[in-house]
Amino acid sequence: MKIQTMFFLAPLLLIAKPAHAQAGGRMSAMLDHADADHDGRITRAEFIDARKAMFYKLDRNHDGVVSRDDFGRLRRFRPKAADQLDAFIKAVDADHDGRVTRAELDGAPTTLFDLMDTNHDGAVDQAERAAAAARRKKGGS
Ligand SMILES: [Ca+2]
Ligand SMILES: [Ca+2]
Ligand SMILES: [Ca+2]
Repeated sequence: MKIQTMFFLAPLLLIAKPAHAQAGGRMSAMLDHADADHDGRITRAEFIDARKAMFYKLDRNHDGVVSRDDFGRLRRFRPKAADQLDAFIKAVDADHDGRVTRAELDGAPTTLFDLMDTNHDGAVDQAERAAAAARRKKGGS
């Protein structure tokens, strides 16, 4: 069940910063996953690729958009995860039709990435990740 939760909450992390420190572990796992070439740095391109890969996983009914239709059962069994997904759709759904298209996801802000890339070199390295984790521990953002 733990992996399930990470899977469902990760999309939100790809567009926004985690709301609380508890999300830190999931964020770390998600970032490890995003580092496709395993060089310890997550480039913006790697971050966006991870987000694209997530789209196909979230589109469970394969109709080309991510919407509430993809999570009918989830709402019944894991209402909290469903709420997170609602927040995700709301944040990315630029034209407010309740459906997230690939283009909308591609155009979504990389808030979390931008927050962590403190030296603005287009990649998040281990030191920046550690600094972000330390900031979260202190209760800041
Ligand atoms: Ca990398
Ligand atoms: Ca869908
Ligand atoms: Ca839309």
